[in-house]
Amino acid sequence: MFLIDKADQYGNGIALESDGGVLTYRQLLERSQTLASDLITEKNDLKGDRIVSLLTPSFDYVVLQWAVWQAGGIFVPLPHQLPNDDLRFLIEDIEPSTIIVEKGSLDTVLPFTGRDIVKTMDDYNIDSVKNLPSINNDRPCMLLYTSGTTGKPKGVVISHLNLEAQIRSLQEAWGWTKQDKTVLTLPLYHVHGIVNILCCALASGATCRIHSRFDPQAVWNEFRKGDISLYMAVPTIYAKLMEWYDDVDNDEQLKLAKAVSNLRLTVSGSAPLSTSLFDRWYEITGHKMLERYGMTETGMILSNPLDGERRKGAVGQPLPGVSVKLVDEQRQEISSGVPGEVLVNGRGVFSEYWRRPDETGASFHKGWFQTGDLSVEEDGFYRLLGRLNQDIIKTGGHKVSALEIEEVLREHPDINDATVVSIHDDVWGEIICAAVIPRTELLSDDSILEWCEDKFINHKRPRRVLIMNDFPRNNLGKVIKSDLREMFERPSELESDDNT
Ligand code: MCA
Ligand code: AMP
Repeated sequence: MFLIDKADQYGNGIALESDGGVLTYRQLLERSQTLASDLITEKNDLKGDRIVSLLTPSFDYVVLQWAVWQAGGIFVPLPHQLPNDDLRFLIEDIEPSTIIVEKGSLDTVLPFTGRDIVKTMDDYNIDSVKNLPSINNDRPCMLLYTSGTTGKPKGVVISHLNLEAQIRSLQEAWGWTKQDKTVLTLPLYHVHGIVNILCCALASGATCRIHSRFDPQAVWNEFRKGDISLYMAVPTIYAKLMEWYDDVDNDEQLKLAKAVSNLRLTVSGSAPLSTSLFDRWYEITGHKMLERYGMTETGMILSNPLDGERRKGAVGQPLPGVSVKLVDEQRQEISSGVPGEVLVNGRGVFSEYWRRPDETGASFHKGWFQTGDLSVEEDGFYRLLGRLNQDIIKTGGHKVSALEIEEVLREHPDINDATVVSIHDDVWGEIICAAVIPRTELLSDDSILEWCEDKFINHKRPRRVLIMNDFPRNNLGKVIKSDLREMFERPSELESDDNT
């Protein structure tokens, strides 16, 4: 196993840091090996059993991840604050053998599963290491859930080989070394936080400082300490960092700007980086943000270069080990300057959606994964133009399915029908908006928004609601989402339409 073998070489180097202390590579290995021994108990190998983690980013999270891998299991990280219905759906889909929760959170999962499979890290206490199984590279190591075009999320199966290829590609492209130190402020249930930040740091002998959640002031404080060399985040986070910066006095601004200018690299991805954010970051820090593009199913695909021109509004060139082509609707490769769908091939690309052979089959064309993203290549630089499917929303860097939100809204006893669209927002990228047809005149925007608080995880929650007699429709009765989007974009129209 690539990461674990590498860690052996880094011995007393510091792997992880947090406010609670440090963990060396040796300690990380020892702790994860003893936990792996406990996880396999009387078996010799977990043989692909799914171990769900509901842990927040922490040393325990990483120890568990490495333990599951060494025990031959599949690590399934989920957000710890999932609403009940989402958690129930996922647990049924995953069929885990064990679910690890934070101390004090046992009650969150118990309604959906047997007590015997829910554990906290304190339940493990073996202090000797057994013989751990030898794991073939083509075995799955992770299941990451991503919103699909058809509604419910689906699990992306990532093998050890995929993970290794994704890490090696980024190590080479972005020049990771053991002198690097990064600060992780993203959740650890997405590729961005797990692979690009945590795994790349640990595969390189670098140090990853872990924050359990993003807090702009805490990030600026890290930059001020002067030992962070690279930082990666989604555009929303950079927008929030700059909002914080704008609110402090001139003296403080000078210090913050100087602190960031000492970093060797700042990277943005997971959602489009607007040219205004790119310019403002450059103005403040002197850094041309390196923008890159990727997907849960593929890892990183395209990236602006570490050395050489970083083009504003573009996502650069194919990363090492990744092949990219743009195709038209007939799946014919197209030439430079013509927009087409991005297709990807390479050792980092996943092989299947968990227990969804039809969706897996439909997502590949002759071995190439079809991303659903549109792009154009202009003198060697790829620029993204949007998505083929308008029902996929990216908000705060999270991918969300409009159809999934619509289905939940239709469960509201006073809602007859619901349609979900998104509108542009400078901070969140896109904001989720819901139009609903009520069953009763008593239904109000506020009551819907309040109902949504329990039904959706924060990033899936509609932020604007419009109550309507009917949606704009074409001759066939199909909802015209672009018209609805315009209504949300123009609040004055929104008020005049809110007439039920
Ligand atoms: C939260 N709020 C929102 C949203 N989320 N408002 C509008 N739209 C949203 N999406 C509101 C909350 O209700 C709250 O409002 C206030 O904002 C702060 O909420 P909080 O949860 O505290 O926000 P946060 O902690 O600041 O979170 C923002 C965040 C987070 C840090 C940007 O969303 C995040 O970590 N995003 C990154 C996701 C990620 O890792 N994506 C990578 C996917 P009030 O104050 O009124 O209560 S992997 C991927 O895409 C591929 C592989 C790739 O290319 O990387
Ligand atoms: P996810 O399924 O959460 O992995 O999200 C992957 C999607 O995020 C891609 O298909 C793109 O639509 C989007 N994405 C990732 N990086 C970028 C970027 N730099 N610019 C625009 N969109 C991006």
